[in-house]
Amino acid sequence: MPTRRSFLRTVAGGIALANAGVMARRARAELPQGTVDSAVRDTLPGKQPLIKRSFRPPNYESPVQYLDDVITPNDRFFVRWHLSNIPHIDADSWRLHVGGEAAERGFELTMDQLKHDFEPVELVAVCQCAGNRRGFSEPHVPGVEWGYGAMGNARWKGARLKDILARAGLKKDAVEIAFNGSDRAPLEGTPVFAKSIPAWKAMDENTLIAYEMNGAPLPHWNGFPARIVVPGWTATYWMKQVVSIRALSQPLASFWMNTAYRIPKGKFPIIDRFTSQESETTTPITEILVSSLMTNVGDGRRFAADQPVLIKGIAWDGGYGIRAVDVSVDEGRSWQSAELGENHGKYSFRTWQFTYVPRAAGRVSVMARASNSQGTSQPSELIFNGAGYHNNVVQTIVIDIV
Ligand SMILES: Nc1nc2c(c(=O)[nH]1)N[C@H]1C(S)=C(S)[C@@H](COP(=O)(O)O)O[C@H]1N2
Ligand SMILES: [Mo]
Repeated sequence: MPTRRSFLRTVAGGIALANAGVMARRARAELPQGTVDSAVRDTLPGKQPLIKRSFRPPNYESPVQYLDDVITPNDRFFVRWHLSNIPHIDADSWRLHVGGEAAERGFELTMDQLKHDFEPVELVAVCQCAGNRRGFSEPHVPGVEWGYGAMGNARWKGARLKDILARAGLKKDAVEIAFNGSDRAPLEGTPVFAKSIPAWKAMDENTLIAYEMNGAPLPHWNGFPARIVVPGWTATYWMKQVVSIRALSQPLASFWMNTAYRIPKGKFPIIDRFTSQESETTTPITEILVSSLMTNVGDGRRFAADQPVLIKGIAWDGGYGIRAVDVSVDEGRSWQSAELGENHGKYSFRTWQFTYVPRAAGRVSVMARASNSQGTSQPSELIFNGAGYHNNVVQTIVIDIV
């Protein structure tokens, strides 16, 4: 199974595989061949090596080992763009335009005003692409064939969007707040990347216009000089290089709202709804589903019998808060509680660890399953959808006890 092996070599890098026969026989999530072939490490300026999924536009994910720390450093943070003309922005000449038909008044902000006229707020939040793990969909679906690393967790600092909207004066009929970035398609006719969120989500005190990430200016690739941060919601709304904010009295009509980033209604355990954009059958993707990832151990790792094996990982959700992580070492027949690490806030990764002592040689499936304060946990079967969104199926890794 060269496919599986080369995937492991590149993605799980550094993990010693005994041989191809090590792999479990039962059906397991695999990335398609095209993904495997393109899964090379590559270094964008200012970044550590990331796993390249595409170059134009740049789509690079973090190797799983980078997610072993609760905060993902800026130079290890994944990169996702839809359009390939990404300008280098000069913070001094950058302006943020605020207005729209559902605002009493429009105005412009410089970076200096954004930083000093509004109270700065800091919070830790997971930025996760809606299509994270899409590459594991069965059957395979079109789109960037992400593995596990189209996500990261950072401390964001910025102004509250609600404070900026207060200066603009929201009219009663404001239904959505729309954002535009600065990136453009090389071909005319490709829709610009425009997104909106419900007015109530824009007024949430945690929704920010961030100008710092982990105590530093945002990296160019992650939206310098400012981006929208919508804690708890998938990253499609986290507009990078934001240049305009508009209050709308009608739902935003844009390819990126009306066609892309939608999920079938009623299939997922979602609480936050985006009703102004709902159709008969589909609804925009909103909050992140509860999930977990093992970060220090990968498929094919070997451990000695009677020695403790430490399994470490992270868990996160859409901001309800992780309640527990359970681990199974017997194909899901029984589950034991992992120990949760420090709480960095309800939108953050939560680290966890679990130690177990294998008593006999053989192959062991290790599974981790998080649940949140709503009592929602991860499904054991993929909730299939044509765009491969929201893949939070319980992760299984196979290790060998020798
Ligand atoms: N301007 C702009 N903002 C954007 C996008 C984009 O293509 N252009 N992609 C969005 C999507 S789908 C994701 S997953 C995140 C990725 O954020 P990152 O590159 O900082 O990891 O940015 C969001 N903001
Ligand atoms: Mo995304």
